[in-house]
Amino acid sequence: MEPHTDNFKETIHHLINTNGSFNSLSYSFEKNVPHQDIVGALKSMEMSETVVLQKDEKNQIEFLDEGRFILSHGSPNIMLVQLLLKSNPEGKLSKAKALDLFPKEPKNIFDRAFSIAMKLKQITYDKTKDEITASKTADTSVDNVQADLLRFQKDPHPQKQDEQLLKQYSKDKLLKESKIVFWNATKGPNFGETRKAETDLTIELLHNDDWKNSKFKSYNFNAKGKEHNTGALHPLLKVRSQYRQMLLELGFHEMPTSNFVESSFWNFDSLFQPQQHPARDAHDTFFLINPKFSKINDALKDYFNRVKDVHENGGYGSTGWKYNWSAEESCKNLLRTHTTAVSSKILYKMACEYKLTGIFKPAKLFSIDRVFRNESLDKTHLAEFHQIEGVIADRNIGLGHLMGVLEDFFQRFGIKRLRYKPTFNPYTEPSMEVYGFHEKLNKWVEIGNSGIFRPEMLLPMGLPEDVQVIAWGLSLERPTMINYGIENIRELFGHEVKISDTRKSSIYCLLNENV
Ligand code: FB9
Repeated sequence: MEPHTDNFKETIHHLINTNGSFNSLSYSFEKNVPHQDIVGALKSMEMSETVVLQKDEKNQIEFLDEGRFILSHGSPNIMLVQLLLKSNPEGKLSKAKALDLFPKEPKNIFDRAFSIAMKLKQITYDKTKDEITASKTADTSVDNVQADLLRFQKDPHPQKQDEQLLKQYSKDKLLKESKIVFWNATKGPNFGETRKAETDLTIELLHNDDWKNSKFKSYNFNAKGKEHNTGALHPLLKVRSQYRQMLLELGFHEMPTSNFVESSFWNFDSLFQPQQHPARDAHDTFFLINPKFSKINDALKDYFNRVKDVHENGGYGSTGWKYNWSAEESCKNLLRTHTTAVSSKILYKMACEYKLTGIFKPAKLFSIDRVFRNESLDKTHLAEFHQIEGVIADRNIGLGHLMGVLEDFFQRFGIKRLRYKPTFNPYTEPSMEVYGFHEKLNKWVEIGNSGIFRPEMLLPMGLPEDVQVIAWGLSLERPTMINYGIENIRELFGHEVKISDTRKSSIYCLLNENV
């Protein structure tokens, strides 16, 4: 405890002795000592129950740069007029000259002086000659603003009748009002107790029975625990772990998503997304310069050609996209734009498994990881986000199953009512945008996208004809921003995130209790 705190304690003790009570704010104001130091001393006296504290609060005025300027120099507009009048009898100066002669701090104080004086018709300005002239009628004898501020400075606790003025002056950024908490101290049970209260029952106190006539500090059960600088999960990862936990409990298996770099083949072509699709140009996708291309390994040759064929000529009941498919284009490396690229790889592996074993094992798969899109940035979009994707491959499933799975999935996150809007994805038909009524936001929000993977995607892989694959996707960022009430995604992800917030962020509790 700093030495001056002890002196404060003696002073406080003495003043309570003489006056019966002690007010932290009036003392700090009278003695011009930092209020915080007083509070520090009072808090420790409260701890040793020397005093009892009553909390109170008051509005107080804090002067801002321009307010402090006016307190010391007077209103800038008056200063400008006086400068003009002092410089020559006509009270005329070029604006540049006046600016040069005017104080430089705080920033833009000359502009303020000029605009206020113009508004109050205390000066006129001849733009052509860039000349300012003090108007004959300008009365600079009285500086009401400075008078008011000086009055407030004397008593920084505003009276009722000053409310309007204070509103005006805070609007003019001369000052700002803030609430100050202060304390009234009166005698506590240990007031006058000179013996220092023991904090621990030490062996010495036990040895010579001193503990019998010692005063012990009472436990402060409201004391905040020591802040342990432990690691903390980033809010996004807290949400990710909830979604992951939920999907694992629903019997889904996680797909390996650790590689951000993908070939155009798996990210687009295997998904039957045509090579001239707008999403495939550099405006939407981050293509790699080095290594620019991936090599096609022989094992993939047949499948590669089947993909070429379905793009060019269709088959499996499809017309195909009828264009010349470029093998080189499909080998361009990129940062994956969706984790659906991973789903495609896993589905192909299942097809190879089926080809080998003749047995098709249904699967429930999910992925949650980063995807990259070269999109225009705004407060809810960065060039990357975390995609959550669910995939179910089985026989005799369809749109109804997809809707059922979506109902079951989202109601576990508190979304009980869903709506579906038909949409188009190159790799699913039918496709639906999913909307959910968000109780917390009390409105319908778009909560994802979904569809049934096209045969032009699945059959070239070699999956059985009677196997359907339903899938859906959403982002991690949206539910996280909604849950933590974050407006701007830069507060959630990226260099502007305050690590301290991460540490303090609450657990993510979206789970619908009655699941
Ligand atoms: O996450 C989104 N919204 C959302 C999700 C959850 C939520 O709260 C939780 C339930 C409690 C609140 C909102 N969206 C998807 C909808 C919008 O935010 C959308 O504007 C932005 N979308 C991203 C893409 O933006 C370009 C979110 C992202 C998205 C969109 C589509 C997919 C994945 C992520 C997909 C897919 C898909 C489709 C078919 C087959 C396989 C995958």
